[in-house]
Amino acid sequence: MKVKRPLVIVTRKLPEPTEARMRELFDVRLNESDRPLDRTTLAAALAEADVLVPTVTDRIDGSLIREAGPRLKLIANYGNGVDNIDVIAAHERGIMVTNTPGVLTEDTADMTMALILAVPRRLVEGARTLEAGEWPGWSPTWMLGHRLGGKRLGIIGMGRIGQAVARRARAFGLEIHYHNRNRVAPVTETELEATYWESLDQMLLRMDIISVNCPHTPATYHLLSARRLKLLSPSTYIVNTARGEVVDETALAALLEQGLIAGAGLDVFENEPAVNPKLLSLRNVVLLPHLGSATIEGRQEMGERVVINIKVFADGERPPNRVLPIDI
Ligand code: 8YV
Repeated sequence: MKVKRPLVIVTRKLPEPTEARMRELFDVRLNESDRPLDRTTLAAALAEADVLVPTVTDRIDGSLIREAGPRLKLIANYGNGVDNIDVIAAHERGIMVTNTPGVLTEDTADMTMALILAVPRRLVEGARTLEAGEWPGWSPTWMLGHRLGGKRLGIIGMGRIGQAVARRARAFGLEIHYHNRNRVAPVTETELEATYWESLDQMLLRMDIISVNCPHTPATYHLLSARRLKLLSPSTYIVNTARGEVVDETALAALLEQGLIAGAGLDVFENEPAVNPKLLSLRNVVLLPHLGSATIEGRQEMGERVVINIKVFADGERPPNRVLPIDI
């Protein structure tokens, strides 16, 4: 179905080049204030628009989708993860969903590697001590962390981002292990010298560092449950740049506090922007405010993806980044 100049409603402020291009191509309603839309305003947008451009901060659930207006034909998510959207309900209503894969892979993998370095090497703890004027001076035994080289990294989710993390981690001398829904191609395993673990439990029992890189879906909600987190050895570190919901945050905070997990580097949380208060009080954690894809380049490329998806849709063709219920 061709739509000459679709009414596109964008829920948050996007990078300037994206907004400029949208103004050229579409009848666009932008959010200059960048204040997240409340549910009523979101419902009004869904009732009116041809295309909605939400972000991770908008919960587009089944009841909102079922109330959507007859014109709504595309939800073009500004982001890779689509756990903020009920994709099945959208498809039932004949509404297409697209996302922005690929363009944030390397940035997210960089941030994952930064946390893999920061936690065992006590980067933030050291910087805080210095800033607080509490540095007692160099000592052979003070503020010691752990070496990365030779340690076992267990990657949960060996998609694009997981593989990009593996490539970086190998350069730091880490041994690559992974658990994934499906085993990756032999050529990829060989390139990454990666060991596949069909059993997540078995992998958890043996790793020095765990990196969460899988999407949040009904199947991965609390994949790292209290029971599974207890399988980790007290010397294991855990890093999550995927989605907070994959890890039971309450259980993680308790185990970190009890010294049953060595430390954690978290860029994502179960109830963003809220963070479990216990985590905030711990010394052995590095907490970041969901910065995985936060580069100027990445955010502009995400915008370009969104524009392409909408333009192709408006031209009556199939947008390149369609998300299907079977992907969930
Ligand atoms: C995005 C992300 O910035 O793309 C994702 O899945 O987690 C983020 O890095 C966010 O989703 C924007 O909507």
